[in-house]
Amino acid sequence: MSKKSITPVPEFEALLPQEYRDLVANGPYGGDKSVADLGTFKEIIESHPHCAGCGVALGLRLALASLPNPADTIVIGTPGCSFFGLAQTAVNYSNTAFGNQNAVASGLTRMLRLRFPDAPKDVVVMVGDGAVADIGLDYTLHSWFRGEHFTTIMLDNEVYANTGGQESGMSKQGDVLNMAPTGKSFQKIPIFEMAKTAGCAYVARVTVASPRKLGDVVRKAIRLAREVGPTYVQMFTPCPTNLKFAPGNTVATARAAEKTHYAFEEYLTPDAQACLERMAAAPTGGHP
Ligand SMILES: Cc1ncc(C[n+]2csc(CCOP(=O)(O)OP(=O)(O)O)c2C)c(N)n1
Ligand code: SF4
Ligand SMILES: [Mg+2]
Repeated sequence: MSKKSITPVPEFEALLPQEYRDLVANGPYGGDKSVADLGTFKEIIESHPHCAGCGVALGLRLALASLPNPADTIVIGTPGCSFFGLAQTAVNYSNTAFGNQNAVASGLTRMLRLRFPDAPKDVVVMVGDGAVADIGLDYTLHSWFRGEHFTTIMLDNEVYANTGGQESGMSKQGDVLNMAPTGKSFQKIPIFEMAKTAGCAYVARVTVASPRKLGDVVRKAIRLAREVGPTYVQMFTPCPTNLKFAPGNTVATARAAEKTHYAFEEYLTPDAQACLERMAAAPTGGHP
């Protein structure tokens, strides 16, 4: 990993904003920063326009602090609350038409692997539950069936938050939302289980109440996607505005969910397990 790609030539350095120079000098590029180091480096996301106490903003912050190779990462987003923050982060970012994220990520991943066969370039989808489980479900599943080498992260707030509170396939049965006044009539779609049968090499379920665990699974998922195949991280990022709890209770809400429907779970294929063992022995890896 190198920060060469973001380091300005000396002639330009003085012309660049202080923010950019700070990022080159003190950001996570070229180092090995993680959630445990938060507060000691200039982050990829430093401010955001999300509501106070937004679980999605917290999930993004933790995930972005965990990228194993931020200088060579492209994040793919789609409409939803997550793209408010993502559009102003210091990482390569591309937005897509709603639900198309895994189709776009497939093309980009293939192109990057052809163009840079010896240098890992990470493609990471970071989108909402509606984007994965509802409107982009077909593209998501087919990218997994095809064995595409990128990571899909669902920021699950169990609602279409950005459009005012419609029920999502990931809302819980019985949830009453602004635009689901009689309560959701069916259970959360079992995307977590579907990811396993659809061919993901690594699948993890985590919440923002367990930041180090979250960072660990994001990092693992991205490195395994490079080497083995598709990976999926489903994180609970509760939305105070639509789920109607106090903004100071986001972490408590996520922690409570860990005892009900959001217990930590990790699944690895035998190939992924073997790869993790190889990586532990030789921590820097390239494409297979
Ligand atoms: C094809 C298409 N359909 C619908 C929309 C409107 N739309 C934008 S965001 C969104 C809901 C997003 O929900 P989710 O993916 O759960 O993200 P959240 O806002 O909850 O973070 C919808 C329906 C759109 N932009 N494009
Ligand atoms: S509506 Fe919910 S998910 Fe969207 S920015 Fe506000 S708190 Fe976050
Ligand atoms: Mg949502």
